[in-house]
Amino acid sequence: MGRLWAARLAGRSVVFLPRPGRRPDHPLSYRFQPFQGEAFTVRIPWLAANETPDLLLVTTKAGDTLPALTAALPQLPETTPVVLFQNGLGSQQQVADTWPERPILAATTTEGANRPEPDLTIHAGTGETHVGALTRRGGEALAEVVAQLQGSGLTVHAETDILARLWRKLVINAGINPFTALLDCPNGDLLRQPMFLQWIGPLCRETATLMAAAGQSTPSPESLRQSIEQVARATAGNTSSMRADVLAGRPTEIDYINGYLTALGQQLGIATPVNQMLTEQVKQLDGSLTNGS
Ligand code: KPL
Repeated sequence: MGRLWAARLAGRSVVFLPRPGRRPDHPLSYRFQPFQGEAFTVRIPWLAANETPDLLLVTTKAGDTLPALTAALPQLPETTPVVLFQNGLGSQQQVADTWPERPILAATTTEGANRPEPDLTIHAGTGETHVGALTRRGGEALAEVVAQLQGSGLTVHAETDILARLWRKLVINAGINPFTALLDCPNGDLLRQPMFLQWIGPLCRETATLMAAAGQSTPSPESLRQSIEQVARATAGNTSSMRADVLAGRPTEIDYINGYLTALGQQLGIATPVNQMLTEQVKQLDGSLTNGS
C-alpha cells in the first residue's frame, strides 16, 4: 500500500523512511502498473537526515507500527501529521495513546494493490479511502491531510467517525482472513467450506455482542454475516492478507483482528470462544511455519 501511495504522489517530494537501523544509499526504485495506462518506473529517495516531511503515511503491518514510529518520530516535528493505514484495531490506539499531543489520524482504504514480484507493484482495483482523526491535533490537521492525499488522484474523504469505519473493516477481516489462512483458500472459496459455514454464524453473534458493549452501533449478527459474505464474493479470487502472510512465512495480523476481539471480550467479561479458537489456530500455523516444520 505504501508503494501505491508513493507512486501516485510521486512528483510531490515523496520520500520513504528507512526501517529502524537502516541507511540505504540508493533511492528505492520499482515498476508501477497503474490501474489504467502504461507501467512506469518510480524512484523514491529516502528521508535525508535534515529533512522534515509535511505528512507521514504509515503503511507497516499492525505489529510493526509502534516500533517503527518509536524510531522515526523523535526526528520529526511535533506538528507533522501521521496517518495510520493498518488493518484491524489496537495498533492505532497504541499510537494515539503514546503520542496524544501529535496530529495522529487513521485511514481505511478499499484501494487494491499487490506485489507479485519484489520490484513490481500493481494497482489492481480502485476504491475509496476515508481518513479521520484519532487525536485533537489530528482533527485540526484533517482537512489539509485529505487535500494532500487527494493530490494522488485517488478518492479520499474526511471521516468524522473513523473508529466506526475501522470497526466495520475489522468485522470483515475477522470473518474472512483467519478462515482463508487456515483453509489455505482464496476468499470466494469460503462460501462452500464446511468450517466457515459452521463458525461464521457464532462468530458474528460474538462480534455483534462485542460491538454493542464497545458502544458501536450494532448491526444484527445476520447483517454482519451478509456483509462478510458479500466481500468474500466481491473479492472471490483474492488471497487475503493473512493467507498471504502465512504463505510467505511472515507473522500475521491476527493479534489485531480476532486477537483484538478476544482481548476486548476478556476486558468486558464477554465470552469469545470462536474468536479465541481462530486466534489460537492461526498462531499455531504462524508458529509452525516460522519454525520451519
Ligand atoms: O482486507 C482484506 C484482507 O485481505 O486483508 C480483505 C477484505 C479480506 C480482502 O482480501
